Amino acid sequence: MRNPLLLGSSLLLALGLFGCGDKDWGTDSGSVGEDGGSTDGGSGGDAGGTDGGSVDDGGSVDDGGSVDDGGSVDDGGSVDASVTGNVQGTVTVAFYTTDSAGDRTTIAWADTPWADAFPFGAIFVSATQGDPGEMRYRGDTTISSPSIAGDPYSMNVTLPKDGAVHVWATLDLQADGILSTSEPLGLYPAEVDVSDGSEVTNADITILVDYDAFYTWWSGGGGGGGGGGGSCDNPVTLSGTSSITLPWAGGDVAALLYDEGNNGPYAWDRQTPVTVGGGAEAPFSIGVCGPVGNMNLRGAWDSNGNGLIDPADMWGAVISKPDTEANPVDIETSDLSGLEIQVPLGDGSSGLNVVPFVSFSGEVKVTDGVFDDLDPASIVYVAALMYRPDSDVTTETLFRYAYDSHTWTVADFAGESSLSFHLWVPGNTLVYLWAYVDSGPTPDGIVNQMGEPVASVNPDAGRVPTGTSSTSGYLLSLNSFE
Ligand SMILES: [Ca+2]
Ligand SMILES: [Ca+2]
Ligand SMILES: [Ca+2]
Repeated sequence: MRNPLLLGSSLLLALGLFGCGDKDWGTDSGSVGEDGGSTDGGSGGDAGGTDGGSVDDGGSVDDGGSVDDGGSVDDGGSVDASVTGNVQGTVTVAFYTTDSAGDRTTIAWADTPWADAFPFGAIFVSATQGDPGEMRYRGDTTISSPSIAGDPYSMNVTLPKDGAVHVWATLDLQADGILSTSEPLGLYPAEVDVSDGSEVTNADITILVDYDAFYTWWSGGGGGGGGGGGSCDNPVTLSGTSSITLPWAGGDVAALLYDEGNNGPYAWDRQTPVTVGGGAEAPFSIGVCGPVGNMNLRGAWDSNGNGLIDPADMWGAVISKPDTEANPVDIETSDLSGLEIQVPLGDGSSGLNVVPFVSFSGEVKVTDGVFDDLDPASIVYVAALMYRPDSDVTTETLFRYAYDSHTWTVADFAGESSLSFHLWVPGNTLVYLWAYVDSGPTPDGIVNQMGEPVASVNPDAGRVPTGTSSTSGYLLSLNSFE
């Protein structure tokens, strides 16, 4: 929002699907609640369809606070017993670029056009329990104006009972106030134990951004998929009313269009609602290029009040009648009007297709030997790296460029022939999985030196796509004794 070149954006996601027209397929960046003239009028007349108690049946929403209760939405005393701890750390955003061999390399902020000003939007930090697809948001905080140098965060995490959470952060890349499922994210690799009054510090997170893709978007004026000025043969408008069925005390409501896998949004309209009855409502109007077939029309209310539409907010969907979801919506060549979105719906969770993390597990071995064959006092490392390692590297750099790592000293590996590891890495990205030995008798803090054993998980630079589910069985066999 600070960079005027980012204004007028739509989504990278819109490429191809709705790549038409020059107006607001999606909304303007930074247009929190304004969005031109698409919203006025018509909101009053629809009231009859939405009030009258049918939307206010409470029970479907307030299911014991298991939903997203880390936010500011006051679901009262419905959590009978809970524990709250605090997690702190620093979130840093870094660029990478891709070399001709398809490998990631670093690129310094100083070597980019944004050496003096952070070009992205806010950073959303969250703590979740459960696997992707069933995640519960247990705490969140937002860094509204991040800096190039990195920013501290402090987040309260509330759980029904003592437990462990994953802590991760998502960057609003185009500063449009909407966290899409394709937004870059970073992960603190360890699970964080939370008990009442517990404090964890140094839960540091790095978010990697694809420099080339961002530069292309930025240098094109930030127009995204809608900026090409191409024509749209079949413009279709989806319009109607979004109703918040809980007491509203602030926070925009957005109507958003996702694919049937809940990836997106591809287009949206975000408005500040007005109080109606016991809740609030706002009209919406979303333009797309038809026909696109079945899509999911969702609603979200910025219930945690951080200015972002994020997965920890209250979510809903288009309905056919109160409490009955009407997705998917078949979008062909005709406008669809009179649509009703109810927020929250069901348990109010986002259900978005976000896979923030997966695990890699496997073993480190010594080729044709055992760990006692290493030089005395050697140290063994395994690391899931953000970049392809290059020649020798200090262990300090190794840790800085690792999503996750594990270290074994002789006390850990004496008498062993195999060391098992379990590393947390972001989903849907690439990592470089390597093992190293810093050879004794006096390890010098540098690995991959001449004669030091190394191993990678495959011959292709150790590069592994992380995908959308945890994988196991990786074998790293340490080679090259001299
Ligand atoms: Ca965004
Ligand atoms: Ca929010
Ligand atoms: Ca060494």
